[in-house]
Amino acid sequence: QWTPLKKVGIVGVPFEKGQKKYGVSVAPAALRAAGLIEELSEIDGLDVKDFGDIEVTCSDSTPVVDNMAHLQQVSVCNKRLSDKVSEILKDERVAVTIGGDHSIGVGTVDGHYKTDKDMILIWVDAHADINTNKTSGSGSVHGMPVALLVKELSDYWPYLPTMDWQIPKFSIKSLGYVGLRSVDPFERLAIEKFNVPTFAMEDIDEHGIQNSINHILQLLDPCMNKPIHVSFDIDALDALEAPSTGTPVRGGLTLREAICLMEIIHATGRLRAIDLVEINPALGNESDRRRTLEAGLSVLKAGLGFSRRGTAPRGVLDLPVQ
Ligand code: HAR
Ligand code: MN
Ligand code: MN
Repeated sequence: QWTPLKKVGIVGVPFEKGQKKYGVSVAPAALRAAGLIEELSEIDGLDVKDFGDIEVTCSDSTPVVDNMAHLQQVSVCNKRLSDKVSEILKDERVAVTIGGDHSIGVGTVDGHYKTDKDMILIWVDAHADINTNKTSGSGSVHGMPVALLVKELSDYWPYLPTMDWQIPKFSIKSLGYVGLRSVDPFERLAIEKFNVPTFAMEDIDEHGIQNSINHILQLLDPCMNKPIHVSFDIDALDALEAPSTGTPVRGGLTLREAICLMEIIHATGRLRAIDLVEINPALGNESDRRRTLEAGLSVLKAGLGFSRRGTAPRGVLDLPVQ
């Protein structure tokens, strides 16, 4: 009884303080320049509205929480993003957020959860992003968004100044992972402790991408009636497919597998939000950059109804005659 929404809202988040390298903040502009809006608008019947970029600048004066870089900037940016994602969803559009580093997943999921408490979250990533400030080796918040979001981990955090707007209510029981291959020891402990459905690369090798994603959807939502949020870190793709990213890991998803995954989720008719994060156009050469941007566009298009089979013109029954 579900059919895909035919309306999409795009928001860019030129934010990179959740990690240490320059350049992720350029991705929204680079994707727009690569034809993001035009290509999505070419999908049959899709109404695409560009909501512009989130304002990311703010002061960074609060004393830092131990091992948590730029917390205040992360917080302020994510609060604005959360409100914007809610606004897009209330307009009955699929919320497509273009990052930015993956710390912005805090805002997108918060905004989605505020609007629909039933949502399930598929985290497509080489990494699990479920470190706390105690377990993180880097102190970069892009490795922590899942741990900030889920209520089951709220007791593992200290008080976080400036983050009072974000009360973690989302349940880890509504989370699943695809594509993992670089998981820190305490991240793995969290996954096992809470039994998070996880299709790491070796599971995808064993079962194939179609069975893997179908299995995750079945585990998270057996009645098949919950809205779906896909948080897609471009480094889920193999480093050969998407080289321009800050923490590439070899041995990842092919672009074909990622397209297949997004097509299956699109076909449920329940995809309500997509994040596309960690594209860093400043890394690599021109060919790396092009390939990475194209891969990102292909992932989005597959999630929004583009068919590799092609689409015949609407309402037209025959070829034009001479
Ligand atoms: N797990 C490591 C950390 O916490 C690396 C994670 C950062 N890379 C990402 N996240 N792109 O998906 O720092
Ligand atoms: Mn990530
Ligand atoms: Mn990652």
